[in-house]
Amino acid sequence: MTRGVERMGATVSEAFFEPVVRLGVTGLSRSGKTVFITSLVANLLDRGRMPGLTAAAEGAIRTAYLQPQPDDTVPRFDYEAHLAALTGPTPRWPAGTRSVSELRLSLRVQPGGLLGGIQGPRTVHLDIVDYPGEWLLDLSLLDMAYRDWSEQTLSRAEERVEAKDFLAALVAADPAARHEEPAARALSDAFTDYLHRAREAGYSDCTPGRFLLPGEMAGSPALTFAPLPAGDSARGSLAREFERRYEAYKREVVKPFFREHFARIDRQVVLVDVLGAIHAGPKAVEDLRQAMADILGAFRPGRNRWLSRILLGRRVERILFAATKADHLHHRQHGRLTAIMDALLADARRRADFAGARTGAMSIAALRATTEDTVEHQGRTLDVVRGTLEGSGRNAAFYPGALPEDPARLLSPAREGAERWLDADYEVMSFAPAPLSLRPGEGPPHIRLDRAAEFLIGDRLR
Ligand SMILES: Nc1nc2c(ncn2[C@@H]2O[C@H](COP(=O)(O)OP(=O)(O)O)[C@@H](O)[C@H]2O)c(=O)[nH]1
Ligand SMILES: [Mg+2]
Repeated sequence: MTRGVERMGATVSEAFFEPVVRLGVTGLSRSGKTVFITSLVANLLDRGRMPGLTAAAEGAIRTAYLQPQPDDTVPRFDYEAHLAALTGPTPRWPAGTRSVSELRLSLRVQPGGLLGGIQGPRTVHLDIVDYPGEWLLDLSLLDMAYRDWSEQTLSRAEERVEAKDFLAALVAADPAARHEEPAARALSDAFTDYLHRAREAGYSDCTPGRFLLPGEMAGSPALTFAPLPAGDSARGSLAREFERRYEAYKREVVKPFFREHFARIDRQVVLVDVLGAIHAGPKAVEDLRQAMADILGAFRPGRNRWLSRILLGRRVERILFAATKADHLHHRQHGRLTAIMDALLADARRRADFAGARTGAMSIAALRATTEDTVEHQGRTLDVVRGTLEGSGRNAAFYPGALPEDPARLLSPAREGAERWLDADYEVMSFAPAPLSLRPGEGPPHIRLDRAAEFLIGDRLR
């Protein structure tokens, strides 16, 4: 009740005084969230490379500046450190981040036209919230009892070679035996280890999400359990204790995240490393497709009763799906990348569209690390990208392979469980960010970051 009143108070004052847009940025680990936010903020502060953002192109955004964020207990997104890494004399990718963080960028906006003259300038606060996509996958746990979750997780594990050691440890364990912490921990460690390996192998669905990104909760009982085969679970048994911890995980980890962060988001960008999954192979692509459907489920009103109650009818108004790292491809292939992502999300998007959220799909590079070139190779003309290789520091031309025009050429074998791509090989390279010499008023180079911003927040800046 109190929450409802507080929220109403906030909404009323925001509507009359300074509007706040909460932009959620999510995606699975390594999908590019940190780079996206850093480059977006830099390009909103210096808008020379943002012609696709109407309010920037028309000069409606007068100034932009960083402000203290409104939430005192959420870590601040370390914009300055990330920007320094990306734009220093020897540019590097920022270090990985593992939990939620937030940053407030305020924009002074003076709309043009008739209304502008009457209204005068106003301030729009953009609260950017960075959170792991892995945490969204946990929503499905709320509907599942320990027994169901175990069954699903174990059947998935049996399909993956990465689970070999964990499954062996499971055979050796006795769920009905008295719970002893060392045995519980060993099993949970083996399970966590499996999740990490599966993630590294390119699998997306590796719940519980917090096992991969535990943050300050590492080692706590709510993160020390594993799925067990169905069977007796007498009081005091390992099975009973794991079930209790699973419920604690839902209550103490999953629900607070949805209540405190997810429920307050207005606009959402979901970053997807489509190229990375294609490179990892058909199984990774199929897994990504399923994970995306689950992730999108969180944005579907009515998907979960508990969540619907928390949301109080609020919903995310716009969701952008962005295939990241498009600078690995020559722009002639960007359309194909977008088509693949579109197809990957087709089922899930249809349902979300139905629920009234506006969705869009794009291929972007938050930070362009390459330039384009055309080279002759064995009598063929190839559209390549050129960049500095990470590690060796060598400059190299790179041809990732030709993406098919018809997405089904990738998605069908993926659905059918193919082991590898038949017609082609898809490579990815690790390019280091290029050294920059920015002119005043220019942010870091990108691909379609301005169009992404227009889709996400453009209407709120007019
Ligand atoms: N070439 C290129 N690589 C990118 C881009 N964005 C992210 N990456 C790569 O993806 C990695 C993970 O990005 P990061 O933003 O840390 O992902 P996060 O885990 O989702 O926050 C980076 O270290 C880069 O190697 C991009 O725009 N272009
Ligand atoms: Mg990050």
